[in-house]
Amino acid sequence: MVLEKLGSSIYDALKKIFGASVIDENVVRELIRDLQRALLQADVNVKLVLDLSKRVEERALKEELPPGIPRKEHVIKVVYEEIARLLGEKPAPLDIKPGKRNVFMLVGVQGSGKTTTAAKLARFLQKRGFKTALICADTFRAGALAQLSQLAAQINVPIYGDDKEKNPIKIALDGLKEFKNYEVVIIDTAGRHKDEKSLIEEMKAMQEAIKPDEVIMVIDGTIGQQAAAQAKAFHEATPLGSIIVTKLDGSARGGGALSAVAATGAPIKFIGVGEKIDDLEVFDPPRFVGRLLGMGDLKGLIERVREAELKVPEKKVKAMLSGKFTLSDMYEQIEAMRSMGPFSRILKMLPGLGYEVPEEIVNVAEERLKKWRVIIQSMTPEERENPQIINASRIRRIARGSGTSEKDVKDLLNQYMLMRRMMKTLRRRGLQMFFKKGKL
Ligand SMILES: Nc1nc2c(ncn2[C@@H]2O[C@H](COP(=O)(O)OP(=O)(O)OP(=O)(O)O)[C@@H](O)[C@H]2O)c(=O)[nH]1
Ligand SMILES: [Mg+2]
Repeated sequence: MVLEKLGSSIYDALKKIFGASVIDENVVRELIRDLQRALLQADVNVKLVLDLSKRVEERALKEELPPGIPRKEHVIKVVYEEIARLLGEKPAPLDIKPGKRNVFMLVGVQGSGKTTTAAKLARFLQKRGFKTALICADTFRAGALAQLSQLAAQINVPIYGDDKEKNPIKIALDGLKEFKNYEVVIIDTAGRHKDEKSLIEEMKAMQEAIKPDEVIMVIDGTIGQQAAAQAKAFHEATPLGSIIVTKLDGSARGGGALSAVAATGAPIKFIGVGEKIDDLEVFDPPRFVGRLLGMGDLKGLIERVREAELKVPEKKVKAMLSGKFTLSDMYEQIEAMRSMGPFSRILKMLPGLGYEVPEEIVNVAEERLKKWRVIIQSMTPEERENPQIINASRIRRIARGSGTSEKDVKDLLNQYMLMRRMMKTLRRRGLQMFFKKGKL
């Protein structure tokens, strides 16, 4: 999927920042060129890209560093924030008032994904405990009612429709009468029309007659930057409560559609990421960008690293990075990690590692950490400092002493080797910033 490609090319650009020994104007310029290339390839509008470049350049070099934050971390944070800004503010969640009926009307051009999205949304709300129903008010498309009925049956949501009635407003009003006691009613409308103008006219008439609580526009994400014009045209005719951008699973132009729609100021609340009924996601730009860049929650990481700051003395960290990494160090690491949360989460939060952490390390479960702790406790100080002296008979003794099996002990020793190797790699990659000043 292209959004992932966008993520990995931005990630490649950021990797250069990690590798740089100093962050100066040249490094930032190069970063910006890489970012521009990545965003333009994802079809983001040129003007938006230039605006972003200007802001990144200014903030990266001129903004005062918060105390204790190295320039590198700051630059990464700036890039993250500016891309999140490009995709829009975090929208308010769907406003569902309890104790009354909430009516949502889906509009959009032919084939944008209205019918599919109506069912996905019904599913989403039903799962959250709302008594939900669907109305098919599409009298243009042959088989529209059958299509929605089939989807509704899959999720066991009641549906109202009338194949013989030609007036969509009447169908919608009749349906609403039928679903008086429901908390959420979702109305699917027609997309097929001679032209967009007459479609917009009809949607306006429907909106005035039905008075839905929110009009939701469904836009096909594969149309790229054209999405902006479409959103604008509908938004001007009937103020849109929100927008759902669909087909972001396969689109080569997903970045274009998302950024273009965000620029119109109409809030994107959900994105469609597949044909199946559960393929609907709440759209949250910061989270989306984090996932896109494979860097997870950067702010959370920085905070947690700070919290763990006192746990490992500077001397030890320096020794570890200079190549000496003993089982005692591993023990301290385990303790520090335990206080920060699961291993995999911490590793995912390290920017630049998200893509490359070996599976074996990510999969280390809490249970194993606990076991390793007692195993290391059962060793002599000598064994902890020089793990290479641990032979078969020592393994047997340690297993007995810690109430574990020999396999567990070997397991730990293997993991130790793996971590030692990783420490070396980290050092090479220039991620020392996280280990500086006794952090982590
Ligand atoms: N891959 C993918 N396909 C989608 C998504 N949403 C909808 N589709 C597909 O897009 C096609 C059109 O979807 P519909 O829901 O029928 O679109 P519509 O807007 O109701 O179309 P009309 O009623 O003719 O105006 C279908 O084949 C859907 O399966 C999505 O998020 N991802
Ligand atoms: Mg339809």
